Amino acid sequence: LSTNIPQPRPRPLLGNAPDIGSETPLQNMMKLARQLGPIFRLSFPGASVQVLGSYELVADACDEARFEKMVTQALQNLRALGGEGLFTVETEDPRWGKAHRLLMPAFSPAAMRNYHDGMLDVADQMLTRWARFGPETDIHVSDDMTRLTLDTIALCGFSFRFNSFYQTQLHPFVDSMVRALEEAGNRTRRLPVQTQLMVRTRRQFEADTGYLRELTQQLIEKRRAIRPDEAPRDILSLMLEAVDPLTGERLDDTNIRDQLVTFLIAGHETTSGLLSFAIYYLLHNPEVLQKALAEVDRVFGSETPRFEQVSQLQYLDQILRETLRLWPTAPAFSLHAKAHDTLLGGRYPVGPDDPLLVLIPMLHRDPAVWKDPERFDPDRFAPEVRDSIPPHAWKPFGNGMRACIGRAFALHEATLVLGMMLQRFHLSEPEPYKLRIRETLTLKPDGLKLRVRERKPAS
Ligand code: MNH
Repeated sequence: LSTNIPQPRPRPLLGNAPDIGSETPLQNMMKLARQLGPIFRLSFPGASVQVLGSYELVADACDEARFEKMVTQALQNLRALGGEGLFTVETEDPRWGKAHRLLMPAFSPAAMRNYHDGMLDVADQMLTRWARFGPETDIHVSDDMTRLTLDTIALCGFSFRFNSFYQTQLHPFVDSMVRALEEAGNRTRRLPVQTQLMVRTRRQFEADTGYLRELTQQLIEKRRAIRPDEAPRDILSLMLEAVDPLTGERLDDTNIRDQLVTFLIAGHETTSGLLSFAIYYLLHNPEVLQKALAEVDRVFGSETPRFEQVSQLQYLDQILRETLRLWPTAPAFSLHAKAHDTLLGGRYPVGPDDPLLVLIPMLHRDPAVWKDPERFDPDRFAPEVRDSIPPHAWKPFGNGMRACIGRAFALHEATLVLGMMLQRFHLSEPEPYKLRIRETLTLKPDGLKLRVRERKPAS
């Protein structure tokens, strides 16, 4: 291992764990990157990682001929929920290739036509509720966005209604998922023997993960009992019917169940965070908000948005991309070298067992690529200039073949919802808000509140 890589001084037994903490590890790593530079090392009991935070280094590590996704301990801990789903299996595992090939058509931009009405249905529930609340009620942005994205993926994915906007108590499935996700995360900061000793926590985790599997398993069995021509056109139907073009095989029920849980986990917090940050930036950039309103009035008018209209919201798309530049809600991914290799043409030797962590928010602030990087400016992604952004400079959806399969889904949903929100309401803040970021597996603006007043869109 090369010794010229900076590292904060490790403590006995704990290594750099105290430098990262448990509340805001990502933001602490960003601070370290600012102090130590674009590459630094962190060591923990039983693991060491090299953190990459510049365009030059990340672009090199994104070369798929030499580097690939690493299924780290953190991802392995998620297998208790996501099992053998796409997110947590190794690229070499035949189950990855098979599910990837079989599922790609269900997530293509054209396939979004099938999900548009479901997305519209849930968005309308949320916005109708907002209208009934009236202009003097505080809306807790992240809470509502989480209800929205969870209900949307469940409805479009397997025609299940959580009906989160009709209850104060969230569905027990949500509690189990949130608790299990938190525990999976905590386990990466513990030694296995510590977890062994936490009997109650362990029992709760088993109960929660068991319940997630059971409920999804039941959904599959119920669907199998319906005649195919009477089944809804959702992702579940597709998984039950489709065959892998390469092997001619289908997915088995265990695999389908794990994919469903994976979509719920991967598909809701990330999109909800994106929408929440986008609202924050709209509230804090009045000119951007004005331009967005003008576009929404021009494209949607006062009609119910149609599928084709969503891709015409060009400026809203730029707003979402710029939001993901500053706060990519899944803020890091891991890579490793396929064989002994180096980064930057010999400068930093790396072996196949060395995890490389791509710190996306720092990549997205590299002054070598982004002028005035802290400034929110959707014009960076204007069609005339977008092509001059170098490859691998913007990676909120990860890299290469292991990049996010849900990208088109997330962007169609987020564009539609933001568009409908602007179509129906004037947005304002109940009180001045300073951005504070809460970290779970993903990032969210903490405590952001919103007020809405109905408007008549120009038709
Ligand atoms: Mn998503 C992989 C970010 C929305 C399903 N997603 C990834 C990765 C990133 C990511 C980064 C790569 C992780 C890694 O390299 O280890 N995802 C996002 C963001 C959003 C998002 C920022 C929203 C904004 N993702 C969604 C949605 C779904 C989804 C919506 C499903 C409906 N994501 C996945 C799956 C994978 C993934 C599945 C794993 C893909 C694979 O490895 O084949």
